[in-house]
Amino acid sequence: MSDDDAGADAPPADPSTAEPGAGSATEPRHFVRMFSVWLVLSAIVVPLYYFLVGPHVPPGTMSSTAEENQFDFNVLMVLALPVLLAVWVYLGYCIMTWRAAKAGAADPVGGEVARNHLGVQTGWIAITSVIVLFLAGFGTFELIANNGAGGGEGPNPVWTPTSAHILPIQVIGQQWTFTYRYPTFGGFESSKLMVPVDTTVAFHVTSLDVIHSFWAYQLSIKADANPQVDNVAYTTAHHTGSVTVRCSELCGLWHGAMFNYGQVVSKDAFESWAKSTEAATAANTKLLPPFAWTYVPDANGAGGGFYNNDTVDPYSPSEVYGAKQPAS
Ligand SMILES: [Cu+2]
Repeated sequence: MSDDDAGADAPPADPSTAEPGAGSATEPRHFVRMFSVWLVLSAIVVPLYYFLVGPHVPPGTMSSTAEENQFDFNVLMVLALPVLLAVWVYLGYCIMTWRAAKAGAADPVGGEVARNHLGVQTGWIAITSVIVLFLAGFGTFELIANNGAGGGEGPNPVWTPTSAHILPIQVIGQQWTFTYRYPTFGGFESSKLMVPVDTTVAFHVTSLDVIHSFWAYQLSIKADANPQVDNVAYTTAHHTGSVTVRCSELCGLWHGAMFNYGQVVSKDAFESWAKSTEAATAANTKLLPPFAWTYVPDANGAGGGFYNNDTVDPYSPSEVYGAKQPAS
């Protein structure tokens, strides 16, 4: 669009009423002014954001998926900030230049003129289309290139890591906790998530009861935990530290209390933890249902892993749904 036609005070139709209060010769180049302010502000704000705020944007950089997600969020913000600034600059300029209270100012002109402005219309459609289509392509690329970007890919992942060594960790959601089984260490089960650093991990997420969602915040993993489904998500932790796991699917009365903690540790520390826990829990592991990608709980717990608390005999024949519970 030309420099002086973006201001709302250049109606094309009737010259006698077109520019009340000001001749076109004295009218400042509104578009150039707004554009300049916007350009300078964007040139300052966008780099400030990217370099000062960007590295602190959640979910941080503990894992490959966290790093990638943080980068994606920052790309979104870098594209969104200039749009936000354009709206603010335009609003601010309008208020300062065309507000009715301003003495001697031209009467506000808009409506028809602004609505029919070809440059504004095509510019708006073109710019927003380019941004949205670019983000659709970018988002798709990021999903494919990053093996699902930390999201669950279902039981048959299409985008798999190329790593030769992938550690499987099974995540079992149940009202109202998560437990973890390590199939390559005898299938023992732990209430704590332990993850070795610099190792590609395949989380196999499932549920024993209702729908849950496994959200390991610092690892930037979020995968639905559905009964009878083995939902696979990948990541590689790059730093050691603690991980908070929360359920992010409303799953009943104590959903809000359904969280626990994990740890990313060195490979050696993980190896020794896994082996010692496997040995220490061997007697318990025998009582668990054999390792499987999904489980079908039954009333007695025998067929598939209904994890009773200490007061109930998990193999009590009287513990069936609707039957009298054993006296404690
Ligand atoms: Cu839940």
